[in-house]
Amino acid sequence: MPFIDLRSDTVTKPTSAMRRAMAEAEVGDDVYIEDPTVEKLQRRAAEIFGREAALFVPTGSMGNLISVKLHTQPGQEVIIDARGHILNYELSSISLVAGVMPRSIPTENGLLTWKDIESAIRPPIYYCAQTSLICLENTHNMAGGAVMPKEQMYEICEKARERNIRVHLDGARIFNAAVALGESVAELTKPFDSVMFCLSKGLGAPIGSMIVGTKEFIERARPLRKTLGGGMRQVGVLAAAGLIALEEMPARLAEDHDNAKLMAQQLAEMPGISIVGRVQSNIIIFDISKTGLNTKDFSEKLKSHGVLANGISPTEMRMLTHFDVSRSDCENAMEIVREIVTKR
Ligand code: TLP
Repeated sequence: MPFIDLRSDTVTKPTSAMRRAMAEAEVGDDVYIEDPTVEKLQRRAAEIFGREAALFVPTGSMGNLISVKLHTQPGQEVIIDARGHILNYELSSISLVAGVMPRSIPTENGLLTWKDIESAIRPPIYYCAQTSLICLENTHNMAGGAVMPKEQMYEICEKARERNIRVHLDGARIFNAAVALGESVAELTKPFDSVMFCLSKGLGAPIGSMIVGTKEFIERARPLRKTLGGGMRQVGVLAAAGLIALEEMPARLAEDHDNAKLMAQQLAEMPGISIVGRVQSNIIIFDISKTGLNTKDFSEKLKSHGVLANGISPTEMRMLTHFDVSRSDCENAMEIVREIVTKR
C-alpha cells in the first residue's frame, strides 16, 4: 500500500498529460533564449498575471531571492512577518546574497497589516539601515494556509509606494489564495512590484516557479538567475509540464480546500487536538500537545499506519492536501489519527 503523503503539496507527481507533454516538448537552449516552450510558458504566465514579462526559475526560493536582491541594496532592511518562508526556510540567502537584513514582525495569524509594518519602517536617519522592501506571503504557509484579503494587500502596496518602499509577494500558493477569495491572480497581485509563484506545489508540476513583473525587472532578473546557477538549457521539457500546471490545474484546487476543511473538522473533534488558525486553503496546522505525544512520535506512529505528515515544532503538525490524495485517502488518514489519539 502506498503512503498517504500529507507532508506537502510539493510531493505531487507529474500527471500523465504532463509526462506526455514533457516527452513531446519542443526545446532549444534557453540560455540563448531559444527554447520555444519556455518562451510560451513565460508569455502565458505574464498574460495570466496581467504583467509585461515573466521568467521561469528552478525553485521558489531562487525566485524570491532574485526578487529581493533586485529590489534592494546591500545594507538595507526588508520587512517580513516572523513566520515568513523567506525568513525561515530559505537559509539566510537574502543576507548572504543580497546583503540585506530582515526585520521580522511577529503577527497573530501570519498576515501583516499596514499598522504592523508602519511602526517597523526605519526612520530616515543616517545611522539607521533603510527599509527598502516588504515581503508578503499569500497563502501563508506556516500560518496554516491563511489567506490575506485583497484589500489588506492593496493597502500595504499603496502605503508602501507613498514611502518609496517596494513590495514583493511570495505567492508560492497564490492560486490557492485566488480560489479561496474568488478573485483572479491578476487582480489579487496587481499592485505588487514583483510576484513569485510555484508551479511545483498544488499545481503539480515536477519542478519550477515563475517570477512576474515589468519587462525591465525581468530583464534584470535573467542575468541574476544565471549568476545563481539557474541558467538552464533544454528546459522546455520542464516548461511543458509547467504549462499544463498553469492552464489546467488551478480549476481543481477547490477540491484540495474542501478536503482540508473536511480533515480540519474531524481533527477538531478528536481528543487533545486543536486546529491552529482557520483552515482556508489546503494547509492544516494542528496542536497535539494535549495528546501527550510529541510531533516526532506522532509522525512515527502515523508512518507505521501508512500516513506521512511532519511536525513543524515539537507540538504542531502540518498536513497538506493535493491532487495525489483523494477524499477517501483523507478520510482514511483521519481514521488513523483518531485511532492514535483515542488509544492514548
Ligand atoms: N515550501 C515547502 C517547504 O520549504 C516548507 C513546503 O513544503 O511547503 N514560499 C513558500 C510560501 C513555500 O511554501 C515554499 C516551499 C517556497 C517559497 C520555496 O519553494 P521551493 O521549495 O521551490 O524553493
